[in-house]
Amino acid sequence: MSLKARIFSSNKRIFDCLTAEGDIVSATALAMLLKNDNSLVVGDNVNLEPDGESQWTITSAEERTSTIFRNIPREHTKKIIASNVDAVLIVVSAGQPTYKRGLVDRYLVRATQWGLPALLVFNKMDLFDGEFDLAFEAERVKQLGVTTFEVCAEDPDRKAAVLGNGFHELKKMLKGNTAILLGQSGVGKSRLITELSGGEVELLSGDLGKVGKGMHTTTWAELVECGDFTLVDSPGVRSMSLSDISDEEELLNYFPDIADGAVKCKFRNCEHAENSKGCWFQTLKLEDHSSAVVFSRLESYIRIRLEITQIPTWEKK
Ligand SMILES: Nc1nc2c(ncn2[C@@H]2O[C@H](COP(=O)(O)OP(=O)(O)O)[C@@H](O)[C@H]2O)c(=O)[nH]1
Ligand SMILES: [Mg+2]
Ligand SMILES: [Zn+2]
Repeated sequence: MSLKARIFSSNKRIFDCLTAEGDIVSATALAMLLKNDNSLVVGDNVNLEPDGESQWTITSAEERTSTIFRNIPREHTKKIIASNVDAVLIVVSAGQPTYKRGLVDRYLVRATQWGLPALLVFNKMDLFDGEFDLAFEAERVKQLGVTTFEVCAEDPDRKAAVLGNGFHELKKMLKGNTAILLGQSGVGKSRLITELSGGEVELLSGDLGKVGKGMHTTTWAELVECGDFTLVDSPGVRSMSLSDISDEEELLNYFPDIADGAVKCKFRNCEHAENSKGCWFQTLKLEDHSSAVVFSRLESYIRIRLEITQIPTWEKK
């Protein structure tokens, strides 16, 4: 009798799988499924066959709907670390660590590269002191189809006064999906996962301090079952380096809004910079609300472009 299951964690070629019936099964895999550049990863839907008494072997994997990679700048490679993810959940903090717009735009690049829609969660709203314009920060990503949420992981019932969407709306949106969390350390991802799972999964939160034996720490990607949705936590994908992007043309694919403006610019090879005379972007009036959105995105685009064009071609793969 064969079983259908999904890999939720892996360690040294042992794969922990969740069967369609909700059972947890540990399995090894056929060698042909463990090729270096295309091995099994968490999120894969697999077929298991019994092997002896209580042993299971993964004999095949279903085609993936999406793949999540991590960039390894030092090795000039990308490595697939998870699959069959439906959305990217970007988590930022409205308290400490301070909100960084540029980081959100980098994560949005990743979501676009992975071909996934993104959600943006402003956590720690209980600590928000008006340091940035929440409505504007939400608006600048909404034009890209990103839904925004205003939550406090420590108080799920807290009202979403500005954005309307709070913790419960987030839960509803995640229903039936697998989402990968992105966000810098300390923004409350672990706390949020615990809360979203209804307290079923206790992840090691920053303030718990010491890492005890058998305690949960995230070093690899793994799936966290939260009832009617699944979350992926992986520190590996949070690197800010976008050194895998080969050139300006490729980068424009990940900034569709800037690409729209760039085609309106009549100059070839225009840098669309502040000192680019006659550039279409420079004809925008800063005081217009929509122009402010474009400028803030252009700023991120130019910064990333500078970074990737400074890397010698021979260093790229
Ligand atoms: N005040 C406040 N603190 C929070 C909130 N969410 C998380 N924290 C705290 O922020 C710290 C970092 O949280 P953690 O979940 O470990 O962040 P991670 O590094 O992103 O996983 C911990 O001390 C949490 O208790 C929140 O909404 N409000
Ligand atoms: Mg954490
Ligand atoms: Zn221009």
